[in-house]
Amino acid sequence: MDITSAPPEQHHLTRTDNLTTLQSHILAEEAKHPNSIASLSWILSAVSLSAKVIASKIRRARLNDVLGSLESDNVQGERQQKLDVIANETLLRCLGSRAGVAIVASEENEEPILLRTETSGDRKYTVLFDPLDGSANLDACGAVGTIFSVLRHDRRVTPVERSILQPGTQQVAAGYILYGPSVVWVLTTGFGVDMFVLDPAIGAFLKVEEGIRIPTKAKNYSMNEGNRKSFPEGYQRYLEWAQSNGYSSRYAGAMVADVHRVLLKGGVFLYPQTQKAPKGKLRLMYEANPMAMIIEQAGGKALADKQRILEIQPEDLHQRTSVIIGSSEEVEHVVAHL
Ligand code: P6P
Repeated sequence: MDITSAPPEQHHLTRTDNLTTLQSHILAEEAKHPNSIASLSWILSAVSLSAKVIASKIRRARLNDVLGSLESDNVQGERQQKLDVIANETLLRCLGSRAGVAIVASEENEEPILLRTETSGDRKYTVLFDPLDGSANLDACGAVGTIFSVLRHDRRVTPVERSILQPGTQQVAAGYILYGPSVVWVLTTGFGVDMFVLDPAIGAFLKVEEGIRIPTKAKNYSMNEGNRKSFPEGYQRYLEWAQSNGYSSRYAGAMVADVHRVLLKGGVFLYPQTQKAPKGKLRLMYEANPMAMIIEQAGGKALADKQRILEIQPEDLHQRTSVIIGSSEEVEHVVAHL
């Protein structure tokens, strides 16, 4: 007898016995991608394995004395946290062993890493990531996250490194893992946004929401107001308007935490240009683009000033952009003041 056809009273598994794992979800999603082969599933499962390892390292960071920064700076000129390097190496090792990955690129590495791309044709994808976004929060036990973006590796483009520089509209999948009170994974493969939570008891990500829609409006904004005086005037006008119209402010200092809150509760996350970061602070390829795909897939908007982030043609792997991302009506309120 097919258990799923049995009458409910004969089911003894309760709601909490959620058996929809990330793995089974990915395989179902794989079927939606025409002529894709299993490598996308393997890639996402490699990210899943990495996330579990990173989550466990973060949980025990202070106990194992792996908090704090190293003497080194990354390619962004930012002081590296010990866990930045651990998270980066974890992702590189997990992804590097997957047949479908042609190239990996990380915020922590100046150059992309080519994985034997001259061999068989199954090296279909490029994976870009920020291994530990907001890692400066770690010492204070603040939320941090991993952000990733998957592109098809275009073997016709030479040199190979340039095959990475595709606009965000070309992303095959995008997601983030938020290491907070629980470990939450949000993923899109172009067919809506789904959310999973790590059940540490069984070491599996279980699906808790599917087809997430961002509220069209909500009176809150998220930005580092310490930079207010160096924002372009339009953003200062927006801030005046919001504060005169009963908006509240929330800011975690980690893009993953701030965007996740906006995705679930609505509102807008902004990181405008500043004197210190005249092109904006956030990186296009592995922060803005994946987050923009997720928010758009959930019915929101993601702009750099007035341009759609996903349509920006990248020139450099580590290029930065300003970001206005969130509920459609709230993004429009910002744009109206620019
Ligand atoms: P600030 C973290 O360093 C990060 O890249 C994003 O996660 C976050 O949104 C932003 O920078 C925070 O920047 O200047 O407010 O500390």
